[in-house]
Amino acid sequence: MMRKQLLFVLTLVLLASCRQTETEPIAPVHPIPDEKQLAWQDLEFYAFAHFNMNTFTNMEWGMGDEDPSLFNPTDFNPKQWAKVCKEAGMKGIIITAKHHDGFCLWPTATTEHSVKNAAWKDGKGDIIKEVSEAFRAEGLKFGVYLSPWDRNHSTYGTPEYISVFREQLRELLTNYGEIFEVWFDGANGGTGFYGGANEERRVDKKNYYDWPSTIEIVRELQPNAVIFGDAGPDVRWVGNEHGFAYPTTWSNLMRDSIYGGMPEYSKKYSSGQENGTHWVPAEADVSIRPGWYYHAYEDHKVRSLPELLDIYYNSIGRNSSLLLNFPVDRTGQIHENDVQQLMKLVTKVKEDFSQKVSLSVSNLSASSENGEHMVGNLLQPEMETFWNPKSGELPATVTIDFGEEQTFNRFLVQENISLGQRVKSFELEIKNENGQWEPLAKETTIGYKRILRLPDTKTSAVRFTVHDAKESPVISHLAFYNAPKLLLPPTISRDKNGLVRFDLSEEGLLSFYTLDGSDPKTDGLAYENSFELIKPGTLKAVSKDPITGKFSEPITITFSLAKKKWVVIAPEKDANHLIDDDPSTNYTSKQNRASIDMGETQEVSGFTYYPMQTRYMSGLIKDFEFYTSLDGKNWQKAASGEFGNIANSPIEQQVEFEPRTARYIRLVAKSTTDGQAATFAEIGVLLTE
Ligand code: FUL
Repeated sequence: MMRKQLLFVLTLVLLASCRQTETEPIAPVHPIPDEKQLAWQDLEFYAFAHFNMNTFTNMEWGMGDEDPSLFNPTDFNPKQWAKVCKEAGMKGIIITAKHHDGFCLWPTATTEHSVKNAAWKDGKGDIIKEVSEAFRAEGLKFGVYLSPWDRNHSTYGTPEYISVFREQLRELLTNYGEIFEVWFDGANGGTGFYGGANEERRVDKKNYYDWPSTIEIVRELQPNAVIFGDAGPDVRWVGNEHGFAYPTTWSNLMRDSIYGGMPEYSKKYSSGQENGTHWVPAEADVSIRPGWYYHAYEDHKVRSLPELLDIYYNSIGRNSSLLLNFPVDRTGQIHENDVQQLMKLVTKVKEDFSQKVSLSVSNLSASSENGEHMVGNLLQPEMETFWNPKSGELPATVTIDFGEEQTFNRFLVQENISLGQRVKSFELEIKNENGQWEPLAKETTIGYKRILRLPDTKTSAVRFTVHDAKESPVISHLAFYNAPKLLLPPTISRDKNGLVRFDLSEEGLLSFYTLDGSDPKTDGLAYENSFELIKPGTLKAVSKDPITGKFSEPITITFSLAKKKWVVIAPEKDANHLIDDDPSTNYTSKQNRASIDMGETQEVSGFTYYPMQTRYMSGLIKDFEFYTSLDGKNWQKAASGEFGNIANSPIEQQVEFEPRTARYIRLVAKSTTDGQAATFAEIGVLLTE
């Protein structure tokens, strides 16, 4: 009897303790990703290659009447592409198998407008085959972009074309192994060659393509591939081409009310929709240069490291993947300038996440835990292990007690999206010296991954609070990092009045400069405020991280005379842009000339011409004459010649001549690269020392 009673009591105790650790099942919050979408989400970072007919015609959107023989890379080497992507940690590539001009990079049976009729390899080549093989050999994934719009095909706009398009899709999805993503562009319909008709063909973007049947083909032939389009169905456009997702980014979308190329897409759907009916996560597509296709004139315009870092944090750090485009050049390789910038990005991202604040389970406590979904799970990056508070508890908090003061400036947090995206708002607070909680950041969505770039923050404890969520949050990971400062030389500008300004790559950096050519690290003056520099001179500067004592590379800038007293003679509209020392603004002269009164006589020994820097340039001066004058009436020719490579390389041009005394200068455009009225970003003069 006694034994029975004991057993009964023991059972009760056991049951009670079980109840404490009992795990309540967590119902998913729909919509949720399917298997292929989950696998895709893990890729995070992969390449886009725009390489096709436009590469050889210097276009962004070819008309479709291009001669196929023009496609002729001189040193096509997809192994180089694959090696670059692999080294950068990118997981695969999507190539423009056919862009809007209709040229097919594989020997399709559907049209003559393909590599079959290219000069390249005497029409025997197959770009898709070679690229897919090169990527697979490196263990990387391969995807295809197939433009629904075809400005070459005579049947575009009729039902017949839909069969052609689907046949092309079938070929691509059948003959080149596993495809991870199929990319359908929203740009659709308009003017084109259309087999010689040369007309405008508009299509009903919503119904013309009968998308459901096309999607079926992908499902049948490549069941593991995700399909990208404005409306998904699997992955959606982020709504811009800058590579930025929005601070609030939902992977949910009311997919059925959207179609590819919908005019209001960017405005309405870029952030996704909290109450979206389907799981359609964002992909941020952006080119490493201004253009998607290669143009030699953009060789000096590859995105800077700060720009690329913004792209990284604003895409991957905001619940989006990053599809970074390389405009493969005419040799058939990724240009060395692009490779260099990519590697700078990758190195810096690695560095940013190399100093992790070390945490153990004992550092963490939560407002509550749902059984086995304990707070300690947050330390493991795997999605399957996560922290989940008791159902219905909101706000729910995790306190991270570092034990001692720690410094961090990055916060990374992830939801277990296999149970749906839940968090609507969260906050970080830090413990101040008086032991009180102080706000650090208040944000909205998390999703697959959210990274916050924060100011350098020193504290002994942090509180992470989910204020609002669709259902109880399932947070799979969080971590703090202390990223070293981005140590670049200052960006230096000088205005018309000669005021020199430094912009630093990060807050908290110092910078030093010299004006006599000596080393700014040792002899430099500390830059505190903008200062005047009227005379021509050479400025050398460095930045310094006061915490590590490290210096950036130096930067050297040669300034010509400041334009404080300059006035444009016979000005046309926006003439001030010619002499505002801001190369991003332009002046167009219908007279094809610019004349300037410098306000006083100078010993002039040359001039500079800064051509227009905007994406679509016109009126760059090719053949020029340069004149000087003492009175503004009698002009002497000082130089004439040609800016030979300006169309391909529109950087600042410098011309020296026999020194002469002058108060007035005049640059005359004898011809421009495109026959349009001459344009000028800036004019400057070189003075005799
Ligand atoms: C756009 C296209 O029109 C561009 O040419 C480029 O291919 C970009 C990725 O998508 O809609």
